[in-house]
Amino acid sequence: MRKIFFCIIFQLFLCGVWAQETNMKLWYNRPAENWNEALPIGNGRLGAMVFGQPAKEQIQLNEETVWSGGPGNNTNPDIKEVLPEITKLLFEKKYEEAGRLAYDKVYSTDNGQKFEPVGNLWIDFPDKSKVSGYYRDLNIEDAVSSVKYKADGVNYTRQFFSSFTDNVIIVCLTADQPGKISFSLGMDCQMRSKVSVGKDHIIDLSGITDDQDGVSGQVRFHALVKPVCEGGNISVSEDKLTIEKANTATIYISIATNFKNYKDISGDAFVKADSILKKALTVDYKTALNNHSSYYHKYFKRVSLDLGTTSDIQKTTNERIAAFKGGDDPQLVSLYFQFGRYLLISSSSYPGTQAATLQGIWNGKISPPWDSKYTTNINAEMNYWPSENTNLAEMSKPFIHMVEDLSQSGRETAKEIYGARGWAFHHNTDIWRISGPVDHSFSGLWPTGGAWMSQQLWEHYLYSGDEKFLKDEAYPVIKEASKFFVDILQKEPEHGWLVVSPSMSPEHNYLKNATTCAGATMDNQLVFDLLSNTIRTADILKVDSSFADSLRKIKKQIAPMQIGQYDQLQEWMGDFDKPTDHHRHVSHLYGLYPSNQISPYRTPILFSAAKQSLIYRGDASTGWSMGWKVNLWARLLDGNHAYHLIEDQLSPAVRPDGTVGGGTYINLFDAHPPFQIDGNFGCTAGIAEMLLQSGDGFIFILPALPDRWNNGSVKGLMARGGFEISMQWKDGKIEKLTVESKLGGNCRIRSRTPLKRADRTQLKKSHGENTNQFYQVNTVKEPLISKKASVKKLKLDRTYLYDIPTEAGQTYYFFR
Ligand code: FUC
Repeated sequence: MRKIFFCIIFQLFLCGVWAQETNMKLWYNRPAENWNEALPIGNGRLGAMVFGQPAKEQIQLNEETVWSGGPGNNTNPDIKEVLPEITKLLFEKKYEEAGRLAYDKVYSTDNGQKFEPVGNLWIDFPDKSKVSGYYRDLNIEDAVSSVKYKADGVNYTRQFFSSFTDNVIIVCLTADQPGKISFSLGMDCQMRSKVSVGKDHIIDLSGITDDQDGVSGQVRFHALVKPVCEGGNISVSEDKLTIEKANTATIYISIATNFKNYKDISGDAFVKADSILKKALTVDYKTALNNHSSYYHKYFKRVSLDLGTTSDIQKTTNERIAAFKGGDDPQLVSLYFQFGRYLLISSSSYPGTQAATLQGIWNGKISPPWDSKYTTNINAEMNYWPSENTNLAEMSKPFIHMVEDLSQSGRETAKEIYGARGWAFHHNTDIWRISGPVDHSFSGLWPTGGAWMSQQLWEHYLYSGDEKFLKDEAYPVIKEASKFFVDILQKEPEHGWLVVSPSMSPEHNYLKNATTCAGATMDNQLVFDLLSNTIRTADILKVDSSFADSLRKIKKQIAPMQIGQYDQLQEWMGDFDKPTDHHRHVSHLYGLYPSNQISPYRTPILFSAAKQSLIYRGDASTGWSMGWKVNLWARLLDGNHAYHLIEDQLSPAVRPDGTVGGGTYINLFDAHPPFQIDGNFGCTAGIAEMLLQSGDGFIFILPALPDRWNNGSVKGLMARGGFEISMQWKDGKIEKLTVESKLGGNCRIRSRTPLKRADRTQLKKSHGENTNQFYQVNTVKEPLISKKASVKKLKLDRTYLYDIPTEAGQTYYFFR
């Protein structure tokens, strides 16, 4: 008896019941009542939503390659013949006619496949007695979720994690009295599937994914579930396992598919799932848990953020969200920020996993919104905004690999639809890397997706300085993307500018019936960045000098940004913008963020116009649009406005009357609605952007600090040029700044407060506006305009610029 008790105590210890207390917890005193209240765990490949119901636990399972359809592209070559006619109509200003023609002729039969849920694991407990002391949490410091409660005098605990190191999901069930763990295990699935139980007490859910848009489902999957009990009996009844009177039970869930890559599905799902499971079973629970958390700590613990803590931390997470707006709970912002980092590590973990979809790797619906695929006119890119600056560069690799795939699949689209070299890509893709237009022309006829997607590769270089990556991975992709635009850019007749046509400003109409246009501002900005990055890469690598020269000439002819009748940055080539327009997309502000073309110091006229545009657009929005606006207000150096957007984002998605709007579900998932993960990532990036910016040729410390965060500290944010930055501030002023230089080179710092270096050497005050030597900005010309009214109102705070020559691997300390 003593031995058994000891074992239980030991297991409780292993399951982390007495794990160190942390503020990095989402916690609740009731189980999840629906999917948006369940808690996400993930290892980049396997995702699960844990509900925590005492009587019947539901674990909704995802594996990242379980998608409908199969290999193939959606290029419709018939589109080719109509494009010149659409452009001709646009150049003749017959906009609606052009739009109608595009609507009739631009389509694809395959509008993309869907990411599908594997199914559910149900743990059914016979003990339905009344529960007291209920508690559940998600500890994002260790990437573990747990449930605790008392029933019939027994304290029960459950612990869940999706192991980074063993590649399985592990559930551990314990009680503080021996022989109290009894349950049955079963599975269900909404696709063509069957469940069986083998002699070795392994449940095997196997199936094949769905057909969609005429493409038959070809992904075969196996989910294997094996309970390992200490004490008790195990028996099989049809497709279920029953466990009686065990002391503890550890359940291993292994899922795999036949997917090898976007062209190859010749894998053996069972062999893969089985070998992963067998290997995982050789590792004892304590080691598995330790390995998992240690792996995760390597990434998660690189950054810490303290914006202050109030007594609100005592409240449950749902109460905190309800009280946030107008309250005083700065720690909820740090938690939300770190939750974004948790989600990125858990849904896009390097190496070898797929990029995070519209829902990361968490989807419970057989027909999810927008197929839970990749929308690339903002959403997929936004998912990766926090990857570099919050020190998770490795997590951007799955996205980069997706772009590499698209640079291959998109060749056919470039050739067949545009008669062009290079690769073409539009506003959606899926695991099969489709690259043709998707849906109708209203959102699908946008050939600039490749230019935006390529930007991440360049950014990865700016932060890492990795020339091998630049040469072997980035350059082949961006060079071929540039070639596509060299071939398709057209001279518009009014000014002789080079423009993309037909295209659009994503999903937005400039006339009642016209989205299709030529020379949308965002397109001009995207192509400008792409060509600039290609030229700079060719220069750095000392290759293709004549190609780079030809791009220089083309770049000069791209349509410039323009300022319209309302002092706004024009969204289109014509001055169509309306001050009453509150559309969720703010595409023309790409030039302000994530790009660096618009700057208060280099282009104050455009900066003022961008600000005016954002004021007209208003704050009210949902999900990703709010996340984008946090970043934009940060770039506009207005921390209080950015904070206001964070307040909107952290408002309860479910209103008191039960209706759902934008904001945050109680599990901290962003509501578009329904759940869309881009808003989480966008806001996470925005919080970092309020504290540190490096897009303008210098590192701006505390550029947009709101009054609410007057005191605080942050450790481990990354700046372009490979500088790791930590800071402490008091009364809104920097107290201590630490710069760790990974690559060496000049570090140019902009600060609102004068700085002193610890040993007073090598701190050079600079007066020029030149860029730091590693990171140069893409300079654009200010538009020639007569109205400068709004510019006159632009008042910039006094700042101090310093040049610090650094050496790789050295750390530099500064004080107020
Ligand atoms: C874009 C947005 C929608 C939605 C979808 C997934 O098309 O306009 O709001 O977020 O992506």
